[in-house]
Amino acid sequence: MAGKPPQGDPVQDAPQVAGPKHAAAGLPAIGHTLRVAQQQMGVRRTALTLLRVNQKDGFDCPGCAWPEPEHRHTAEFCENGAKAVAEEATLRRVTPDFFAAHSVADLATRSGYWLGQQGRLTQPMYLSEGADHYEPVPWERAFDIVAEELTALDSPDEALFYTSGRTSNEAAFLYQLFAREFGTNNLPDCSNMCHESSGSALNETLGIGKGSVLLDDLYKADLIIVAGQNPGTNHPRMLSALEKAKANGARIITVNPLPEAGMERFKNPQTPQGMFRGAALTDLFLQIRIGGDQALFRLLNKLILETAGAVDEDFVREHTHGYEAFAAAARAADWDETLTATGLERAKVEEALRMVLASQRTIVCWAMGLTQHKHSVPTIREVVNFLLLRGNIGRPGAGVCPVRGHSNVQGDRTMGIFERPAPAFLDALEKEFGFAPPREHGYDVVRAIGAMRDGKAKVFFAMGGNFVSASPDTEVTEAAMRRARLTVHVSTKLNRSHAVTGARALILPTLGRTERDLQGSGEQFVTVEDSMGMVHASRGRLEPASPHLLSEPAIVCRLARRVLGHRSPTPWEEFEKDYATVRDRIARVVPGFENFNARVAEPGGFTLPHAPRDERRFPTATGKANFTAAPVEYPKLPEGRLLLQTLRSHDQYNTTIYGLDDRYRGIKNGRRVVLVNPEDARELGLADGSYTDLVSEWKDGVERRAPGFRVVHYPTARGCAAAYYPETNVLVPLDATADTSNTPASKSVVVRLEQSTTN
Ligand SMILES: Nc1nc2c(c(=O)[nH]1)N[C@H]1C(S)=C(S)[C@@H](COP(=O)(O)OP(=O)(O)OC[C@H]3O[C@@H](n4cnc5c(=O)[nH]c(N)nc54)[C@H](O)[C@@H]3O)O[C@H]1N2
Ligand SMILES: Nc1nc2c(c(=O)[nH]1)N[C@H]1C(S)=C(S)[C@@H](COP(=O)(O)OP(=O)(O)OC[C@H]3O[C@@H](n4cnc5c(=O)[nH]c(N)nc54)[C@H](O)[C@@H]3O)O[C@H]1N2
Ligand SMILES: [Mo]
Repeated sequence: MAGKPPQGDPVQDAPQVAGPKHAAAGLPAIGHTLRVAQQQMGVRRTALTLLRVNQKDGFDCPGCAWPEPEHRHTAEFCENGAKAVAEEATLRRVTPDFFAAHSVADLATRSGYWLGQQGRLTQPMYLSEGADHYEPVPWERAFDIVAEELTALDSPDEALFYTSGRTSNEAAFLYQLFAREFGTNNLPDCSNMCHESSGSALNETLGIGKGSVLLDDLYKADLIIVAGQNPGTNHPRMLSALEKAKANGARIITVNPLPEAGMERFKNPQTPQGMFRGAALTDLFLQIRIGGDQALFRLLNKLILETAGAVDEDFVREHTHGYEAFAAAARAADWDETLTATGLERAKVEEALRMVLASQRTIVCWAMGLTQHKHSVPTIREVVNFLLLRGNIGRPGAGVCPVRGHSNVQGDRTMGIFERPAPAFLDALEKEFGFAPPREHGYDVVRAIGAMRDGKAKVFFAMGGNFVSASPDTEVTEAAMRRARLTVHVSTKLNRSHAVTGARALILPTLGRTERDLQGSGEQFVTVEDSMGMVHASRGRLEPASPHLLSEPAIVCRLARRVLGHRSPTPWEEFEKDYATVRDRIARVVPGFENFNARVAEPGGFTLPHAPRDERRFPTATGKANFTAAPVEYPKLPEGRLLLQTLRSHDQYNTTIYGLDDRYRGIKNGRRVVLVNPEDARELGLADGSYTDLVSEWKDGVERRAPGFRVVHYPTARGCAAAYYPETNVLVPLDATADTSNTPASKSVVVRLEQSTTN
């Protein structure tokens, strides 16, 4: 199956391959950081801006949701945080002239990388029905257009209000309030595609859909299992925490189909010794097959049950429910089946067991490698079973640690961005604001796409994000978006969702985290919640990218006034003028935020309560922590097929592409690559450097094709392949989702590799 590189964008289609690295960060990372930052921001702005990241009087890094340590370095950011900042604080600008020069059809042919590189959006832009180009539009007219389309709907449920995870607590709270006063719970968010499986599993078993550990717990743990996560790229500051945990005596097990450089060795750029030699992080690497994690944890649970004295019987008796049914299921686990499902050698599992039994304080960390499979919810429940068995919930140094993605995705959910809100939350809203919120559940991301496709939803409004590129089944999603009457994006940067529009479309440019937010009552700050439930303030200092930008809270308040008019008893004007008045309301609606303004004024903010962590209290249906006993599942591959995971390179933030290299995996100057185990490649006749199409096979009989990928022989687990998102989203069928959470199964796509059709 040899072939030539496909025709097309010459920059993107010329990958060079040098093989994986075995250490992350160190000096090269600093060099990259400064180079990227200075290209976008210049030297002076780079220095001023990067020193403000994650400082107590600065802004929250718009990168990941990893928490800030108590003792901060002057430079409390990482290479990829700096890229996220540079991308936002860039001096490049997209002006009305740019839109005059590029039609929407032209923009739709451009790569996401090219679109992002054009710079910051500067003015509200409107695409009228039948027009080829966006044109500048005054803010008031833009709100009129949204109001026209919203009021023309037959039902409020024909509108969709999407949220990406960078939105502040204040903006998120106002946004959900507006959607619910308008009359719908259609609040799909990026979490539906991300940690929804974690939320589903944890809510049911522990009574709260969030992690149960703080940074200090990581430092106290004696065993940390990192499963399905690539922190070297996606949560680089987590490596410092793991390094510190190791220095305190912790051991680390890494569970991943790929050997990821960051988990092998970390060269801490903040310490002189770390810079050059670095610390080995992983003690035991379990190179698991994609989707084998539930089987692995089930077998470990069986082995724990069979070891005298290994179960924490007091904890199980006092705090849990469902033990008998779970234990019966776990005892039935089968070695042979587990070794097939996981692709692991018996000796490795036995070594893991020894480490587990030697541990008094175990933490399991995970991210998308566990959440984006059909059986993700039972997989994460099995992780909970594993921790419950030895009493590893609600004591120092132990617990669940789902590592969240977007910097405020957890906070947005806390603020009520959820299509299935808890009745208690709606009751509190009703009491505080004096209106009757809708009670029926709304659409999540996948159902929202279906609703647009079927003509049941007609207005799509996005608070951030890049819905078209982030969602599964790109062709279906794009066709669905094109059926909408109106698509609206509140955005900082240009992306593909601006080029795939409804009959009418609006781009509403907004302030980023790094920028000063001046309102009627003076300079404002906003708040965010990190992955560990810590809430703190974020203050931008830079001059806004353009004088025409409005903040996200201001956009919501003005839109609400325009759409709801006198119908709304809510003081939207006051909220826009002074965000402290929004926080006063949050304090009365959302548990844990009592006295919000005073507490967030403390340097470093405050920690939200977490009943299982703080008092071993489990607010579940049974009032106990629930063991569960789902049947073990794992993907079964037809002959000659591979299981494809769609993941992130080192040079991207979700659909924002910073550059074309994936340094730690040794790939340069190209993104259309597919990583295949050399033995599988040999069996399939796929030479390294040859070009192939990825064809996904799904029960609907539709063949989804992503053409022209360079084959890279790479040490991934047998039967598995990996390629970057979002280029491969076209392969993920809309209805290939996780049971219960409905999260797209973007980490387990059955594909066949076929001779390239593009050359
Ligand atoms: N720089 C940067 N930072 C980011 C992001 C970014 O794009 N760029 N995105 C942010 C967001 S929104 C999120 S959600 C997080 C994502 O953070 P991650 O979840 O780390 O991101 P992915 O690249 O999707 O990596 C998934 C990892 O899981 C492994 N994996 C895949 N399938 C399996 C499996 O079946 N079992 C196991 N055990 N492992 C598996 C993959 O090999 C890979 O190492 O990062 C956040 N931070
Ligand atoms: N195949 C596949 N698909 C996936 C995933 C995967 O692993 N594989 N991962 C999924 C995951 S975990 C997630 S979280 C989603 C991400 O889905 P999204 O959150 O929708 O996507 P992003 O790429 O993060 O959004 C980038 C855009 O956000 C806008 N933006 C940036 N900062 C701001 C801001 O401060 N305010 C506003 N209003 N806009 C801003 C910019 O215009 C930028 O173009 O993708 C999901 N899709
Ligand atoms: Mo995410």
